[in-house]
Amino acid sequence: MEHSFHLDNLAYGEQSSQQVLGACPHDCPDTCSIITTVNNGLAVKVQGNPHHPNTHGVLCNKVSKYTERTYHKDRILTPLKRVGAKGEGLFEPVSWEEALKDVANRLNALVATNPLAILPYSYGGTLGAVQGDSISERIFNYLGTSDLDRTICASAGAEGMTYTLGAKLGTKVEQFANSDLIIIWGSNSITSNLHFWRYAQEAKRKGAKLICIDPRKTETADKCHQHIAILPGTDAALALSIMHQLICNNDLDHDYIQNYTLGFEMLRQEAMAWSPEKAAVVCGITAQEIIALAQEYGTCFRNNKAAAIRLNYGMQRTKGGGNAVRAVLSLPALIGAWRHAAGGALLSSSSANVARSAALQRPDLAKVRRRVINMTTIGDDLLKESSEQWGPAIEAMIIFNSNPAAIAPESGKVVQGLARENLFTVVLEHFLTDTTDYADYVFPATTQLEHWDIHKAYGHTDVLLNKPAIAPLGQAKSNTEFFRLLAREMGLCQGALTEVFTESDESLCKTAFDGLIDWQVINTQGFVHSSLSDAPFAKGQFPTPSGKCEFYSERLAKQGISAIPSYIANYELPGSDHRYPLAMISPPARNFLNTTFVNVESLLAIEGEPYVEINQLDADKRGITQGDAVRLFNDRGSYICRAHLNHRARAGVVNALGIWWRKISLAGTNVNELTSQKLTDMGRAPVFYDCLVEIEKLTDAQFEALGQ
Ligand SMILES: Nc1nc2c(c(=O)[nH]1)N[C@H]1C(S)=C(S)[C@@H](COP(=O)(O)OP(=O)(O)OC[C@H]3O[C@@H](n4cnc5c(=O)[nH]c(N)nc54)[C@H](O)[C@@H]3O)O[C@H]1N2
Ligand SMILES: Nc1nc2c(c(=O)[nH]1)N[C@H]1C(S)=C(S)[C@@H](COP(=O)(O)OP(=O)(O)OC[C@H]3O[C@@H](n4cnc5c(=O)[nH]c(N)nc54)[C@H](O)[C@@H]3O)O[C@H]1N2
Ligand SMILES: [Mo]
Repeated sequence: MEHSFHLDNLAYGEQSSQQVLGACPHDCPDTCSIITTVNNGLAVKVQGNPHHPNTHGVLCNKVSKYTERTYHKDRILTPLKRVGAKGEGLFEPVSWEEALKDVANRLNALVATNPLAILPYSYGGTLGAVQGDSISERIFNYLGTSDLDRTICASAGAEGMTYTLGAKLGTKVEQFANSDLIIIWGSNSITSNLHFWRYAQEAKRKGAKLICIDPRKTETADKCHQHIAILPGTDAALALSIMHQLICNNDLDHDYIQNYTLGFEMLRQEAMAWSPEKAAVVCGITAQEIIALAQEYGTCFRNNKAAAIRLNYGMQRTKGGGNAVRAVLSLPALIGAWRHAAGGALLSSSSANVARSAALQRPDLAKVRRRVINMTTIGDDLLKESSEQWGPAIEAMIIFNSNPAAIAPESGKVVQGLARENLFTVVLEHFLTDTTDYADYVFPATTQLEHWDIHKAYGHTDVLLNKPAIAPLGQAKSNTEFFRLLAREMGLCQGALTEVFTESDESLCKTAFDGLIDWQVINTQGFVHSSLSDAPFAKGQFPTPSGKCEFYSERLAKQGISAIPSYIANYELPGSDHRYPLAMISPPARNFLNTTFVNVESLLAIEGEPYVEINQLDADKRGITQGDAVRLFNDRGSYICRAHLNHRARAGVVNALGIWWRKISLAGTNVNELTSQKLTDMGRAPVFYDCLVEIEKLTDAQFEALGQ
């Protein structure tokens, strides 16, 4: 086997088989170290690496099915050229040479007129530094194409965090095992952060109290001591009201506040406007819940106990998402929780292991300023005509590591844009997704088992190496190999630039963390730890402009955004539109990873059919019973699914879990038919969970008429 590596120190499987060290590529905080067992060139098993502390030898249900996905009968194994109408998904196989030649010619023609008409679109299919945006960005920088603002997931929270703490850093995940109080806030850890959950359980066994704040009674909420079911988008009001109580009870670490924070007096004024009674109305909970929560948090200060908050991205997908994250991240400083290694808060740890993106992506190659297009508003932007202000209409898209037809908001507009006859679309993929249905060319991409990559993490602080375990299937090539070939075909490999556009994957892995990690160590054990200290903010040292935890942010003031964390009501506030009385959230499904894995039979079988969780009261009002086919709708579109009446939905809020493939669903729709392209207060991010809908029951005749 050309690409296999023997590990003498790991005795797994049969003696004749090989174990190859890899990394889970998925968009998940856990970034697990994986071991693939290869027999005669065939990957037969993937397991969690027992030597990697955060993986602890355990993989989630999805990724343990990795070989099922890799060897899936529907893998794309040759380049494909469209033969049907856009959206039909009809293709014929074509050779790599012919396809690349055509793509290179089409792109060169646009480069000659206006390279800004070309838009790369990539996101979280893999989080690898190499198969993500490396050679591709070198090319797009050099050509001066449009640039993608990668906002679809985390940028509101990331900005909120950076304005407050200075970087994406916080409590180390392994430290949660020692916390005395853990508030899991806007995160369904069992679904999306399983390896954190292990630490939380360890703490629970040692006596810690676990509290979950989430509009949905999640699997995680079931296992916490307490669940507070707030209305979506009201987290800042809750956090400010907790502050109100901390101030009234004088549960404040005055010394920490004095030395290591900025703007306390202004924050105090803001918080004093949020009595528990007032916040309770906004948040849809009781004042008593807020008082008790603040008491719990304040008691940790008084008793010198470690209070830790695991907030996650669930809370920042509404209009005030950035401010919500700022408000929640202000809490630990008020009680000096950062003094404890097991206290503080964690949203993202990704600043602890930053790759050398300039070396990978070479922004210095750009001769012109690239127009920036927000991936969240791709629906509107694909439908925009050329204009002096906006520049040329988008005429070509190169899509990889992403499935915009399904994941971007207001997907009715996205597919309308992708269906444009005068748009040239190239997609690199493993499968024929909702997006490839609109492609002119589809190129077969390798999976993580077939290529090199290197990964940082956003839920722990290690860096992981992924070595190819098996040869590429069929004619699949890695993203980087596609772009190396494209650069050559476009005539870009000239003189000194040749090296830039031909760097190998193994070399790119080294470039990514050159001088930052020990290659020898990562090459032999698959991971290295970064040097983030325990209790990084115990003595302040926040990497903000003031060096303090910035309750007050001068940088925000300059942008005309509230300089102190404040509550910003949802765009689509329950009660504001009598036609659409229900707030809808659409958090991840446990057995899918965004739209990845939806087509893996064993996982699809567990998830069943698309469904919406609805409270008994809301169902009764609409004559909806368990298992009914229902239509969720608003001005933007309709989504057909099944009604699940259960305890997980609170009154007034419905939970439509998972991003289903439109074509693996009911009536060719998914939840993003309903979501809007409006943007958050910070970070230009989507507001997936700020969405009002109405629901109606479908009669059997209506359901059948939809072709079901
Ligand atoms: N199994 C699985 N794991 C995943 C993913 C997946 O699709 N499936 N997706 C991955 C990706 S891309 C990401 S970004 C992360 C996401 O990670 P998280 O953001 O932690 O996502 P969830 O685990 O769903 O947790 C979000 C929770 O927030 C709740 N929520 C919704 N609105 C609000 C609100 O306004 N306030 C509060 N307090 N809670 C709210 C939801 O009900 C949900 O339970 O997970 C990653 N991991
Ligand atoms: N309603 C609603 N919408 C959401 C969300 C939500 O909670 N609710 N969550 C949002 C979030 S947090 C995110 S991060 C986005 C996710 O949006 P995306 O990043 O687009 O994630 P996926 O849908 O998983 O699509 C990734 C695609 O990349 C492909 N892929 C994987 N590895 C490779 C590779 O090595 N090469 C190539 N060429 N392709 C590869 C996979 O086959 C898959 O089709 O969705 C967002 N959309
Ligand atoms: Mo995400």
